[in-house]
Amino acid sequence: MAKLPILTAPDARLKQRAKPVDKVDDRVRKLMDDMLETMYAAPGIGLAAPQVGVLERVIVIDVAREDEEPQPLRLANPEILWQSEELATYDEGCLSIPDHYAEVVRPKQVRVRYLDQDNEIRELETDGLLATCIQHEIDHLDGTLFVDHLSALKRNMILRKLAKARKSEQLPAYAAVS
Ligand code: GNR
Ligand code: NI
Repeated sequence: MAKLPILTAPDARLKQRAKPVDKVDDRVRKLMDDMLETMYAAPGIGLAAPQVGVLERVIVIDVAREDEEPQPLRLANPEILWQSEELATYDEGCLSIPDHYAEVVRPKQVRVRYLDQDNEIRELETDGLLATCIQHEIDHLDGTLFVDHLSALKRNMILRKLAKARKSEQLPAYAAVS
């Protein structure tokens, strides 16, 4: 397994639409495993392939708490088959928008079809944090970030702060004061 570098906004690759995989073969399985290692190390509860610069429709998720057994999920070509009318609000974060959080409203429950790590078609109906996380990750496959669900005012505030934080990280410590 290998830990991969995570891209952060405003990287153009985070705005692209990712391509479906033909099948889940050894190459895609290795990508899934490398993504899980990267996600656990971050740490995060989900990761989409475009966040590591791979424009393919592959996501990994584990929403188990630290005191629970790990529950890694590997999904290729995930599609939302159904979403509830009822909505839920979560305070979301994103490894590609480090240190910023905002409340995002999404359907509370979803039914998803995907290919698992053995290239088998599977369906999953879920709610709560897992439903939110799956939607957040599928958004990444379509070039959408959680800030795209916010008002332009809130979105630009976060993106400007991110650019500013990045800029000050690039300066030598003595220059970051003023
Ligand atoms: O680690 C993550 N936490 C999180 C919290 C609330 C809603 C979504 C997420 S996903 C995020 C990891 C990430 O950026 N995945 O793309
Ligand atoms: Ni994210």
